[in-house]
Amino acid sequence: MAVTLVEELASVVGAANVLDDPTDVTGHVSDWTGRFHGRTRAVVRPGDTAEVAAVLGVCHRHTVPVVPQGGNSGLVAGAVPLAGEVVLSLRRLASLGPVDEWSGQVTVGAGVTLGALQRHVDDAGLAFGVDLGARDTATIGGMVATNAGGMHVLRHGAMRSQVVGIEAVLADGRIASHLGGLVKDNTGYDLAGLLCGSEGTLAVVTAVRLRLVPRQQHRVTALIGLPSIDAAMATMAGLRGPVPSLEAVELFFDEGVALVCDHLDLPPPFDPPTSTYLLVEAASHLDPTDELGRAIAGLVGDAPVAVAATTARRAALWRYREAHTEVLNLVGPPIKLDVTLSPSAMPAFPPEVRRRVVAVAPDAATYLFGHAADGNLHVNVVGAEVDEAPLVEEAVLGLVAELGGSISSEHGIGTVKRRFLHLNRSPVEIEVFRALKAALDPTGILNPGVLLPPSG
Ligand code: 2HG
Ligand code: ZN
Repeated sequence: MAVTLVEELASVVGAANVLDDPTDVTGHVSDWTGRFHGRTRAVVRPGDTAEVAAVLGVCHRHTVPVVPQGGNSGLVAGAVPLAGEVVLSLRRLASLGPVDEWSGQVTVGAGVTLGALQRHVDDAGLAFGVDLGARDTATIGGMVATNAGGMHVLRHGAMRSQVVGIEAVLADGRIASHLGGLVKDNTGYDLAGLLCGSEGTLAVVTAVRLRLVPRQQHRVTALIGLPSIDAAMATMAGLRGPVPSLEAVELFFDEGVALVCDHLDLPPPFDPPTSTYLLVEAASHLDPTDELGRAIAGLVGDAPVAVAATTARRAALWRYREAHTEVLNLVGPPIKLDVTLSPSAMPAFPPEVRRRVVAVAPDAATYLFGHAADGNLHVNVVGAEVDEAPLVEEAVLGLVAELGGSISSEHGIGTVKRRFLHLNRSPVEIEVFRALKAALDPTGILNPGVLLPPSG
């Protein structure tokens, strides 16, 4: 009797680690927002790199498409099996290597959550340079695959800047490993850099060597109420030089704050409310409160400011910003478009994007928030009809391209934005992308619906 694919996969990872019952795969076939729903023949959960290699060997032999998946917290449908692909869940690759205090590095498995990594390195007096709201769900492998950013990019860079070594399995099951972590290592192509942001289309990341940063003893957070986005961007720019300990500058607006306060039953941060908010954080081995306070006072005059230095009070200020995503999902699911603009293009963007969204989706509301220092705005559109979604995407991303911005700042291209890649990438660049894909994944089994535009 012929062996089925599920049986063959079970012979590699054990029957308990191949899920094919519809109730067992639910959490793996839809995205976090609930906007994208797929289906799968099986979710396979290898326990180590050798098993990942064997699973891919099987899928390659049978030309079975595979969607690699970490915490499934992505926002561009890059890890959802929309066309019935096998889901390769990396969550069991959760090993945390010892922290190497001499190099300030650690090697971890792709399935480790950001939160687990943060707790692990904290015990050794170090920290990880990337932080984001989905820390207890997002996995390091997924964050590498999407080159995730978060709120500390202005100080430490995005994921690509943290990765000093990588281990990955190629589409045919061969393992490419370079985990030595040598800081100076000019021995050819930067495969780790290439795989950061490749969204599971070139190889499956199984482990990474990460650089760590000093854990700062003192941390202070301030929420500033401002009259306009121009004032917010000027304040951001004014803080960068005089406050070298600056770690985050987050931007959001009154309508988002009102929604958060409404749903979470929080008091408004200021009375009367302001139109624009900047949440800034500084962290240093010396208490940065005075340095930050002086710089803010010199820039914003008598604008309302709330300062917090204790963990609880800082968390209360962060809640106004971090809760945007969960609260918008209660109203949504939103159309999520994560974009970058040059700082000078930021002030013109909010009124124009609202105008263009309403022109194609009259009942929709547009919420904006993001990371001011990176020019990174999260455009969330709620209330659009299903058939208006493609028009909203075209309107928003078209405007971003007109303004010289990027259609993906930190979430990736996924399936949502692949038809827009040409807005940022020339035909020659896309040819190079296709050549890389063909070289590393000749049968096209790795995340086939993601990143590259549909050909033809
Ligand atoms: C954030 O900065 C995340 O909070 C999520 O990147 C953004 O929900 C979003 O659109
Ligand atoms: Zn973000």
